[in-house]
Amino acid sequence: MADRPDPQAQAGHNAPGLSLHVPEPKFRPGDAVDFSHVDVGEPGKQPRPDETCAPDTMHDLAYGLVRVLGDDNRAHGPWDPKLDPETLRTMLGHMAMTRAFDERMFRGQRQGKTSFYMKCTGEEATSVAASMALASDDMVFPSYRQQGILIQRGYPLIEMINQIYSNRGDKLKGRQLPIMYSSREHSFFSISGNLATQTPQAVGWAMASAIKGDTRIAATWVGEGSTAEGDFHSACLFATVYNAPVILNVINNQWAISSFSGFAGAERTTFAARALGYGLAGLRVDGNDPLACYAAEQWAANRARANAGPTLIEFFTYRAEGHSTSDDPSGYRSATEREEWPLGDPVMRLKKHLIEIGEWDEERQEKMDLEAAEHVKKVTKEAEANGILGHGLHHPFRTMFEDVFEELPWHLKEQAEQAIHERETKFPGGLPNEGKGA
Ligand SMILES: Cc1ncc(C[n+]2csc(CCOP(=O)(O)OP(=O)(O)O)c2C)c(N)n1
Ligand SMILES: [Mg+2]
Repeated sequence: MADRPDPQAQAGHNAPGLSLHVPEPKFRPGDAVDFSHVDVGEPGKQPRPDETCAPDTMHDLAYGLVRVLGDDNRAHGPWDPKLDPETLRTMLGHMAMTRAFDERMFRGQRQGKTSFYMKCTGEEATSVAASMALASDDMVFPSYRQQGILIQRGYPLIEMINQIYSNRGDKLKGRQLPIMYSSREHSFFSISGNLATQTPQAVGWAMASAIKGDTRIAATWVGEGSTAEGDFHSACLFATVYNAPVILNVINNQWAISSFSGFAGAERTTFAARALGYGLAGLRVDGNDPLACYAAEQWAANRARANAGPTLIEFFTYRAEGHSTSDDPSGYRSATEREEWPLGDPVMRLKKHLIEIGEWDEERQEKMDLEAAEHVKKVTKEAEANGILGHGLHHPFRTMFEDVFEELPWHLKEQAEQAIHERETKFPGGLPNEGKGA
């Protein structure tokens, strides 16, 4: 074999050493925040292609930002969904209710009534407005931060609170972590704590709907951090291969607990641009603009219903509060990020828009907020009668072994007997109220 020059030897010892890039967020606690590097574009400037367009024509929409509401609080451009004022007020009402609900439940956790809660503050438009653009029987596969969908679909608040309290009224019998709801009647798939599993499930459901010749489509919501999971990429591939009638909503709130979006690839490209490589339609949208959120979801739903293909939508937003009640963001990010965030607050933006077009005023807003808070308070009291954490009004202990197998296998029978025996030994006579569950 002929001798070939050895590139390593040629490079010699003077070659620069390689270095590994480890992403680092721009601002840490105490840092002054400057978001001038974030290009948010101009509202109304983005073209709105036909819903049946080819994905490879969507480059600019995957890298830009679809926006409708301007700083003048008016709607601009071809993405304006032109909703009537009554619909806009309904949208505002659902967002206000979601916020009031979050406030109360967060406080409930601090008062020891539940072990856990997660707010969606600042992200309400990405669930409420998007959900309004779907049919009520389209199947949704959300993550844990889309309580706005249930509120928009009219799921009774008391059911949500019973679940959060894991009390005797909890339809899920205390078997799910608080906030991991499920409602077949509301076409709301059970929330899973295992990140991103809902994405291939949504695609599979959409494929089945297409196989059956049904008319319902599927939509899933996944955090930007969770798109780092392999499941998300399998979902994208299956969606495009089978032209599944599905919408993949990526909620880019820029944080995954204490990890910033750079660890999911945000330093290199946009999340919407992932669509292009798969041959999916890709849209990048101002997630704090309720009109843009509605319009984008409606576009993707029309596309799916026309058998024109799946869409990946990135909603660019900001997680305004902690990840959950177990988190303290002051330990890892600058406290002023929230106020400096250039896309504002979705509830305020819709409120100001309605006022600007002469369809709303501060008095009505105050009344709406007050009524939402009062309603949540009243329903919370009703739910508390079914029990709160530690008060014993939960489903009977033995039921944790039921409903999974038609015939309980021998080893679980043994475990159940042992667990019940240990509990009776530890708490002779049971806990107060024990066994009074449904
Ligand atoms: C497979 C898996 N890995 C890790 C976790 C722990 N975990 C729960 S939430 C979360 C952050 C997710 O962030 P993101 O997807 O951006 O959603 P966000 O919380 O911002 O809505 C992590 C790492 C988990 N539940 N499942
Ligand atoms: Mg996130």
